[in-house]
Amino acid sequence: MERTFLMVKPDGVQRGLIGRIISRFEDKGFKLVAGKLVQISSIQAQTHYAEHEGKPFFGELVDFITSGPVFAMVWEGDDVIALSRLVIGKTKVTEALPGTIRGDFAAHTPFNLIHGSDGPESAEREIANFFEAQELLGYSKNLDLWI
Ligand code: RTP
Ligand code: MG
Repeated sequence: MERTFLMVKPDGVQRGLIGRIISRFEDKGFKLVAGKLVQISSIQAQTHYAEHEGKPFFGELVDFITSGPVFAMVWEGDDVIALSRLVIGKTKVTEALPGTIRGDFAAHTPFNLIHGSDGPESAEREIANFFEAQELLGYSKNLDLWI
């Protein structure tokens, strides 16, 4: 079973989109195994986006991601890394298709609402940057019990 790190960025938190963003992943059938609202430090942001260090937009990106709380999450499911990036949509708002989170809600490229890990190694590294092992909760969905 695969896990990914997803994070509603400060624009998504402040626009009141946490609930609707979470719904997209619940609707897809993935399982939420950790989540918290967190104000990240500049160091933590630089670690998270280390692959972009040196790029012209790096400073702006770190400022943006530390400008307010983010909602950090870990989700579990088959192929959750690749599938959640499809649910999220393309990085540039001019390329993000309707039906995706960015396509439906984002209007300016750096402010594209949500981050999703781009592979198994980044997922592992990003989860460790935000969560202690004991914060990840395994459980079964016993739907017959409740409905
Ligand atoms: P993310 O890492 O946040 O999930 O986004 P991504 O994989 O779709 O895009 P990536 O290439 O990793 O870029 C990380 C974030 O940096 C901002 N960005 N700004 N001004 C620009 O040209 C530019 N390019 C990227 C975006 O917030 C992007 O999500
Ligand atoms: Mg990325």
